[in-house]
Amino acid sequence: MMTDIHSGNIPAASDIPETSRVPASDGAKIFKKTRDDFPILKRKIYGKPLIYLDNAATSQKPFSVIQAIQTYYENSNANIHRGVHHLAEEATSAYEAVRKKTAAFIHAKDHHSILFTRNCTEAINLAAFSWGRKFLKPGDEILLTEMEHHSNLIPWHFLKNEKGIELKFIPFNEEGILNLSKLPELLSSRTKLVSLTHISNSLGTINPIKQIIEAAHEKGALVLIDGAQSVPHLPVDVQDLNCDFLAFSSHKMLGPTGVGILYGKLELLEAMDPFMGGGEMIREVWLDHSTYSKPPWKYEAGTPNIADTIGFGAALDYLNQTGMKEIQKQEEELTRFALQRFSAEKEIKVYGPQNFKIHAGIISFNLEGIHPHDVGTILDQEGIAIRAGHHCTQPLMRKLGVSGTARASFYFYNTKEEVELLLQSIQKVFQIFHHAAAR
Ligand code: C6P
Repeated sequence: MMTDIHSGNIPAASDIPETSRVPASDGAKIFKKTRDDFPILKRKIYGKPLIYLDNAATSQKPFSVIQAIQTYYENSNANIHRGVHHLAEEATSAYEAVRKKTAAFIHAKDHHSILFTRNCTEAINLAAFSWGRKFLKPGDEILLTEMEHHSNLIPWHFLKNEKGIELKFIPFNEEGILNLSKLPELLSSRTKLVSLTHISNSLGTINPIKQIIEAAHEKGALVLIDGAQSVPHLPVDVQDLNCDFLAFSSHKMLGPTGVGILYGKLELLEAMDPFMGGGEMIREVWLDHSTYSKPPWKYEAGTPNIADTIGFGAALDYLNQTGMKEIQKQEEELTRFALQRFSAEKEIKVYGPQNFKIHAGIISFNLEGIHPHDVGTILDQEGIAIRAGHHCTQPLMRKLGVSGTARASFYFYNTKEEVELLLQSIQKVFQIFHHAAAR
């Protein structure tokens, strides 16, 4: 049975002696410059410096992104693709420049392959709706994994109900690693699409997607990669991977909320039907029928999120200047350190692979007998932001046999000192609960 903080008799965090704060090391100094770029990292929460470890939910934003949005509204605000006036042209070229920047960021051959949506969820729904509704027939199969986020499950549930397709799942083992020995029996000529996450948001597992893409293509199936947790953290090259679709979100990679990206191979985007109808996506319209524009505009009905897309462009600039390889290296080192430190604590159960080479900067854990929400609440009192719950992966949690986990997720601006402080504060959680149990 887990103890619930809301059931009473539990001392406040202030009743427990203060843990000493760890002095900043050289590593932290090197990253001070980076941290200075993020105004929110200077905040105090309950009088303590914010330690933001909820980057898998959304990342923080540098000045340059915040400024790009403000500058756009102050100088260039206009609707795009329709006006003939100066501002409309300026806004259109700024918006379309981000499409080119996005294509370059993921090494897409053609910027017409980049569709802007509201978020990663909408990007996956777009692929399911526009490709799946047109091309799937009863009896066709889609192969997913047991570790998918709800965003990469529910759109396929819709198609299962509507089109009579079947869903199959690659299982994962006790370490949270996909069991690829099952692939030969799961993949067949009936498999039309394999849709899977590159990095699990609940386990941190980095999946061997290149190998899976090759196996799927051998059977004639397409592959959609959910890159929500990978594109922000490591270099992704769609041509090298040869994936057919890639979905991700701006807000997890320094950009604003309200912008998602679907990359698709151009021949697929040309063959698929539109997702939504309305202004901007048409060629000609009569009262009773219409013809459509070319991709990407065919998929971008109505006025898009212009300002935030331009903000996303500034985020891409920031990531390019920092270097995705550098970001990957920094996070790998932080994860190696965190996994080592966490595994030394016997009362902490850490989920996901032990090997930091296949474990991204997402540490999902439970403290024996303590509800993850209580862990999150007490850490919050220490100024530490983590996420607690099922992380939109209920089937995965069911398989782990838990209702949820506590989850600390890193970005390149996090430091080893912050990981140490997290561990010290976890000790405080134990003290609070052991104190309560003893009373
Ligand atoms: N995961 C998390 O805290 P949106 O919300 O559309 O930007 O991203 C959806 C999504 C899709 N796939 C994966 C693997 C994800 O992790 C997410 C978002 C957040 O883990 C919010 S639930």
